[in-house]
Amino acid sequence: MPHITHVSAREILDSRGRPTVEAQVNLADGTLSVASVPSGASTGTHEAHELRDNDHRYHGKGVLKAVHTINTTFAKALIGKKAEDQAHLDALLIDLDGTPNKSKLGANAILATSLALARAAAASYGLPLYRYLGGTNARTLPTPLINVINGGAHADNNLDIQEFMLVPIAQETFADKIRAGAEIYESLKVLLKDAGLSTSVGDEGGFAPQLSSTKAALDFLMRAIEKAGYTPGEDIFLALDVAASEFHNKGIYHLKGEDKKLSAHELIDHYKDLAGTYPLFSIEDGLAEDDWEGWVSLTDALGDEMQLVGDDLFVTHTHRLLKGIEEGCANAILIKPNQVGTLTETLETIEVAQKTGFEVIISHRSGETEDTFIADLAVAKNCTQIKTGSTARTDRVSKYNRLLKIEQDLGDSAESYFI
Ligand code: 2PG
Ligand code: MG
Repeated sequence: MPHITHVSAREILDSRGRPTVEAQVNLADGTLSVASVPSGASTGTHEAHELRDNDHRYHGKGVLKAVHTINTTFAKALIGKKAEDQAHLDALLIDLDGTPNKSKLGANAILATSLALARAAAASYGLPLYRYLGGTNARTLPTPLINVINGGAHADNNLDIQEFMLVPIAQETFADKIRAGAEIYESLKVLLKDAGLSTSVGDEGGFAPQLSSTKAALDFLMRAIEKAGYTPGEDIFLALDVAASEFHNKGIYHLKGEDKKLSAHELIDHYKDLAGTYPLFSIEDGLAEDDWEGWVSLTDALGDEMQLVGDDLFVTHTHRLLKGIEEGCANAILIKPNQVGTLTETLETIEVAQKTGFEVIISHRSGETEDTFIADLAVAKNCTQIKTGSTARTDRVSKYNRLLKIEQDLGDSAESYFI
């Protein structure tokens, strides 16, 4: 493998128009690769630190400090080394930072560099990224969780729940799953328009209508599925990301849109009611990030019948996942590379989850770039699901389009995941 000759970075914009980091790695054989990092809105308290400049530029959100670190400190440490030594190089970057949550140099600087290294190594070997990361066994196309109604921190409406997702299950190929999602998205648009509701979209490309309750949103989804010619509960299931940490305070869950203040147990009863009424396949962050006790009750109550996903709860950290497994919290994990800050740590967490029988859902962030790394990552690790927004807006669709291409490249060896 030819050595690294150049490492640099630049400030670019994400899908919300806020700055983010793009890193570049060059190798002696002429390989040039770039990778950029996304940014969350409903960010978990225990995530690795995203370094911002906090000065007069971009309302404090500039990332020139992170860019400078890559151009100087990281370049010095990495030039001359081999990009394929991923674990070693990631450890080097972690050591240079020296803090437990990457707060000195920033997880955004570290992750952009880490991902660009992997991409450079793959390109130098002439391999697609999923093949380089996953080897010969990388062949599973994940089921997409398609977020068609946005609420919570991702929209300016009254919906307390952040994401209302379609889960296409019966279709045999990824292409057919995406087609189902796109057709239902179009039908939903017509239904919302006919009801006099807004069809403008939220941060992840789903519609953001002024609806008063979770049930009102779910009813629209049921009708949209049928209008597009599919059967809810047979062809298409539903999933929610409640993002409950956003409305939790001292044991009380305050659903402002519905004007309800609930305990964890009352909220669990609310989920039981929803599960009895709608074909709910999955609930993410049903309770807050540190409500471990509540999570045990939630898992006891619903863990046998549906997928319960920890996002803010686990923040892609192995030690939080292991605590959850030990205590009986959740049965699935959301994987966001920027919650932990290096590719190596992300891969470790995926492997621990898979070994213990947890479902793994690879995820975007609400502030995204055109980078499609997570699509390759999902196939590389044969992950069962991916969550990357609606079937509109290029920052979301770019990941689905990459998966369509991978499915075609894999040909007969492609496997679609059946739930
Ligand atoms: C989530 C994510 C992605 P954010 O909560 O799962 O949908 O949102 O990036 O704002 O944390
Ligand atoms: Mg979430």
